[in-house]
Amino acid sequence: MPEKEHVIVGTAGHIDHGKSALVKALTGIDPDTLPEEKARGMTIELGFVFLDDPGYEKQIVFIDVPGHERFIKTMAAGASHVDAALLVIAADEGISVQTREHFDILRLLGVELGAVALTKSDLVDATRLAELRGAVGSFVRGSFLDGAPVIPVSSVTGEGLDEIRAVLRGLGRRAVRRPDNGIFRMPIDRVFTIQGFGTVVAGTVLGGAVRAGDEVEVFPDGLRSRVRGVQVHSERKDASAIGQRTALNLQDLKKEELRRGQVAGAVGSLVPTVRLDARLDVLPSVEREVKHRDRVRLHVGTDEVMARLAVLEGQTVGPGASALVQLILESPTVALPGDRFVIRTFSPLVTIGGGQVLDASPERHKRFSGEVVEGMRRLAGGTREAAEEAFVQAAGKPLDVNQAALKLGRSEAEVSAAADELLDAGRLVRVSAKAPGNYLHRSVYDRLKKEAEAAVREYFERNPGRPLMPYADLRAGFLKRGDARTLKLILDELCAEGILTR
Ligand SMILES: Nc1nc2c(ncn2[C@@H]2O[C@H](COP(=O)(O)OP(=O)(O)OP(=O)(O)O)[C@@H](O)[C@H]2O)c(=O)[nH]1
Ligand SMILES: [Mg+2]
Repeated sequence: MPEKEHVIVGTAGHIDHGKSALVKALTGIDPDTLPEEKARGMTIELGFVFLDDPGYEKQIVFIDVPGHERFIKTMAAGASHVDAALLVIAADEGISVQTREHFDILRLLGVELGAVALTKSDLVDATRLAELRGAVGSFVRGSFLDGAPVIPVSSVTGEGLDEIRAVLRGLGRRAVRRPDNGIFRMPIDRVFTIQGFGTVVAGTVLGGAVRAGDEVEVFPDGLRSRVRGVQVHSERKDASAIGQRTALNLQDLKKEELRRGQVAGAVGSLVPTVRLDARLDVLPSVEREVKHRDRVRLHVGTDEVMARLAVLEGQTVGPGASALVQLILESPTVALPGDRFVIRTFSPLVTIGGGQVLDASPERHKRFSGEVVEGMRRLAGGTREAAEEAFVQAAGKPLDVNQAALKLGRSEAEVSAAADELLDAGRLVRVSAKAPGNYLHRSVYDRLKKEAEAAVREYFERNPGRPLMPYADLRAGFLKRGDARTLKLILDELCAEGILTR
């Protein structure tokens, strides 16, 4: 039987508000499995629980997160790729510190669907519930939870559980498939070993598909491995694909080499980076403005890395404001344009903002450069605009549609269609008939052509007696900025135009 499409529901909310108890009441399975979690009565690690619901066309999977403020890093990893959020607020305690922080993180990560559970409803009366409903209404106003169901529920009496199940099914139906660039990518959120089976990494597949026997690379560490087995919902499968919770048994890798935050992906498909260009949105609630050179914790995918913030257009970004920034990382990670991220400061240790990656392998930038900022805006725009910018940035190196798609984090089909349009509009130049998918941007090509013509002219000015310029001299200079195929095309054109003679 084909695997049902997964709907991943992340819990969120303050410590002890009843997140894990609710998941257990809904599924019959305790997401807290570690002895330490049982002993302390709190969640420490992410819990993954499948809801058994044979009549439903999709498969709901819960990712239960810890509420403790020290485990925000774990929460951010768990929430990084959920389809919907279940925000848990204990009816007796109401909106608390990590209710706010988790809610901020969900919004920054771009979660679009969800519901609110008012847990421990058995501990309060109707007046208190009505009061809290009002408070929750204002709390979520203008967010993805505005107008979402708010359901009183008790894991002790069972009140509200059926309603929550029904709401989750509805959310699952509304969840839309993520765009697929067709290239296998799975941020790792769990590493474990199974006796007699070996090392296993698990995560949510964000792109493409993976099959038993495939070779994969673990980024950013460059570890290569063959997939011995694929598991979905604890069952052996031949393959898994986008959107599915997936476990991979990796050959010849030790548990010690693997960690949450790495990404398993198609070999060579991602480029480790220590710089990310991004749009940063600072939360309206932060107490002080975010400054150029601030040191932050960056949560991207399931990874956490330390980074410095280069504000490209000013010195500071105030509460509620957005800015284009470059994050300069202290250790490498991998990401793709379009990926969401969250940043937190050190003291106080709080979430201050987040945003979207625009370029995952940028150059170092000059600050206050109109050109840099314009380029970043184009990368954030439509596919045609972004594709054009990718060709501009590739300068004299002809870029293949496939490489451009990887760089942009968009599908090859989409980028190829954009490149065809750009070619028709005269914005791109096809360098060689032998490589039809390889293009230079027209502006770059025209500049290279002018430079080649000038180089020939200068040669004869400097060497007035000589009848010919050796090709090797021209080529040596040209190759610093362009490639040999481009030079050939340029020379053909200059000869055809009667400017040069061979
Ligand atoms: N009376 C009552 N108690 C509840 C209910 N749900 C949870 N509790 C109790 O609240 C405490 C905390 O519940 P958990 O489910 O562990 O809370 P949590 O939100 O998962 O906590 P962290 O994972 O540490 O963030 C436990 O002692 C539960 O028994 C409920 O509906 N009614
Ligand atoms: Mg818990």
